[in-house]
Amino acid sequence: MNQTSTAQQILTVQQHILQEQKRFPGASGEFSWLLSGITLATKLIQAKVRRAGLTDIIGEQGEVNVQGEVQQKLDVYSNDVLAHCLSVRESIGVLASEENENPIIVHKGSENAKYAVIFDPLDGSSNIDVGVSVGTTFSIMKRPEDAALNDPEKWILQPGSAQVAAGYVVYGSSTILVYSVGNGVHGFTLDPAVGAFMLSHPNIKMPKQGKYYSVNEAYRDTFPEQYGRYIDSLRRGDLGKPYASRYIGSMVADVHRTLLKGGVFLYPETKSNPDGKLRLLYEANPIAFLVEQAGGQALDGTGRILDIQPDSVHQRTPIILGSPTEMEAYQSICSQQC
Ligand code: P6P
Repeated sequence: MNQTSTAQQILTVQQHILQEQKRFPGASGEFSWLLSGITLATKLIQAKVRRAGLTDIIGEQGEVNVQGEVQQKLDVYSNDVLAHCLSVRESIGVLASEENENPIIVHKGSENAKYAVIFDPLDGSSNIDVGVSVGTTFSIMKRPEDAALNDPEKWILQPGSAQVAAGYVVYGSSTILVYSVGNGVHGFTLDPAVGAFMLSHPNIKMPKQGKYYSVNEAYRDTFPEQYGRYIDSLRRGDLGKPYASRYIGSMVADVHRTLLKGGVFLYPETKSNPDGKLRLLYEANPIAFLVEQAGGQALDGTGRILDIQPDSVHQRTPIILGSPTEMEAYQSICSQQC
């Protein structure tokens, strides 16, 4: 293989971010420095996830988080690592995490602090003890002009369409970082031998149609009616062949498959979660940003996820996201039902 093709082949996420950085006028490397905080933290997290069964890190921390969920030890570790790696980036003024009740102000008063990072440090953590894929999600917002440095909620309570970047890391059979700065979606696989995320999925585009639907059917009887009709139409083969069901119960893993293979993922409102289960700011918004950048759609059942004006940091939302064909079929059913 000649030198040029080898050089073209090997592109790390740092090199890619620097290239993408050029899209941000005046961003003097601070954006790539910010994103390197995320890549460093997720490398440290993946090292623990890979060894969860071997060290005394598995199992419950015992504390209950703001969501009322028993914190797994890896949740706590992941949250601390992300907070540490990001808080030393001068360009970040606010951090908001699924694990913390309130947003954290970092670099009080620094004029350089212009970004807020909102994250779920370890989504799907209840699956850790049984070896199922888990993930980290992140969303990056720019401080609104009228947001005071000491008003962190104003930095983050913006519609998802205001995100300047978003992504996730899925800790599965391999560790894959998927991110977008609004110029397409790109995936990087961690090469554990060198400790670098290498470009493996350039410019991800969702297939126009897939063959899987992904939902927890145990709650089907309490979904709003249009979802039952929609699932029946997929199973019946109204879109061509009858669909198969794939549900891992770890959002990042289910979304990653849907992004690459097409199809539809949905977590509607249910009796026990009347506003939906997934959180808007650090789960629905980042994945909706990626899904739209990859040519798909992400709705809260009737409207675009990215148009929702958030009221609170931990608010939840119903979500249905997928390929053009499946989303068009849903909206057609919904036009008669919703
Ligand atoms: P259920 C994991 O706890 C999570 O927050 C998401 O990762 C996942 O999609 C969802 O909950 C699974 O919820 O009710 O199907 O177990």
